[in-house]
Amino acid sequence: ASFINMLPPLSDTFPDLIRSKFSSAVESGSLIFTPSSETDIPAADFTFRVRVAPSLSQKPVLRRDEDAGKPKFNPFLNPEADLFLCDLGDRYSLILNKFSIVPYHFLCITKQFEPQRAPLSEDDLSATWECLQANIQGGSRLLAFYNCGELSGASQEHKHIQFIPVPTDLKLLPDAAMAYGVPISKDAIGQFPTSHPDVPFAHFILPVPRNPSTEDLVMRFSSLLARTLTTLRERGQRNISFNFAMTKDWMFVAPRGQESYEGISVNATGMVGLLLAKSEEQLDFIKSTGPLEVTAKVGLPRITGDEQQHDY
Ligand code: B4P
Repeated sequence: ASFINMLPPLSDTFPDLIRSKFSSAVESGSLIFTPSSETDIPAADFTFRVRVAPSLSQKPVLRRDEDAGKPKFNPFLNPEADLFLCDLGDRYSLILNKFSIVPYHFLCITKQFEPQRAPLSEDDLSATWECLQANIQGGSRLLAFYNCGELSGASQEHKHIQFIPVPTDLKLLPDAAMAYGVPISKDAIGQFPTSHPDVPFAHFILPVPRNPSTEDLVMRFSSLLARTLTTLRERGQRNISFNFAMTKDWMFVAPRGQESYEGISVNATGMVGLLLAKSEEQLDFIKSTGPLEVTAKVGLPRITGDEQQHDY
């Protein structure tokens, strides 16, 4: 039996739990909620929603080089009680993000230390799927994301998959890409990874079937990861960094070549169309340069002919 059968589903009361815990954690000061404004910038046939959160620049930044040698504080080993939501099976806990810019941002962390450099395992994908079922806020769906490797935008080395509510009607890059159709394959997945024709950076998308088995999730993630690793190798990028994002409808992976561009740090949310600017200057820069150009600088160029459909 696969792990997904053994993982208890999230309780029906999880949405109530997260809402009440969020309010009390903000109240007690354990959760630092940073207000932000939103600006939409059209690109190709979808929209980049840029959040501007100027007071976020006051957040303490982990400096890898300065802290070298010192044991680094790991916030996920003994998560704060005020932020703790519940356990998920034996191996995971769900906690609130301490530094949220969107309400109800939560994380699925491994109970024991596991490295964020590692790809998602079968159990990680099952846990992600369970979390995606939560209906936290009317009019929104959940976006799962995982920043893997040094250049992916990750700042914590303990394995954590993040979840944010996204307005149901906001079209993200993978939603727009899938509207072009997904090529049929004769393999077990039945479809080839697809990419948005007008997006310059390498990225790979597969639809997620309804009621997927763990195996369905693993096969899709492996297929996207294989394409990603090939792109990293062909581009001579030895540092294995990529972003993963997922909804109930699709999985998305994009290889990374740089952590930031002109001071704008980009994580998985940015690669699917939700950029974060820490000042008005950064917003102006994104507007004048173009969000696709900014994301292309931190991603990797597409490999020509990659869209070709071929059997493995
Ligand atoms: P990472 O994978 O390591 O990095 P990240 O999401 O890019 O966030 P980073 O920490 O670099 O923050 P940034 O200023 O860019 O994730 C670590 C996660 O753990 C973060 O969510 C962090 O807040 C959280 N965390 C750290 N210490 C914690 C603790 N003690 N307890 C619980 N959680 C803890 O971005 C600021 C925030 O905005 C981040 O949460 C980020 O995920 C989020 N964000 C970025 N872009 C966004 C967007 N477009 N929309 C909504 N939120 C966005």
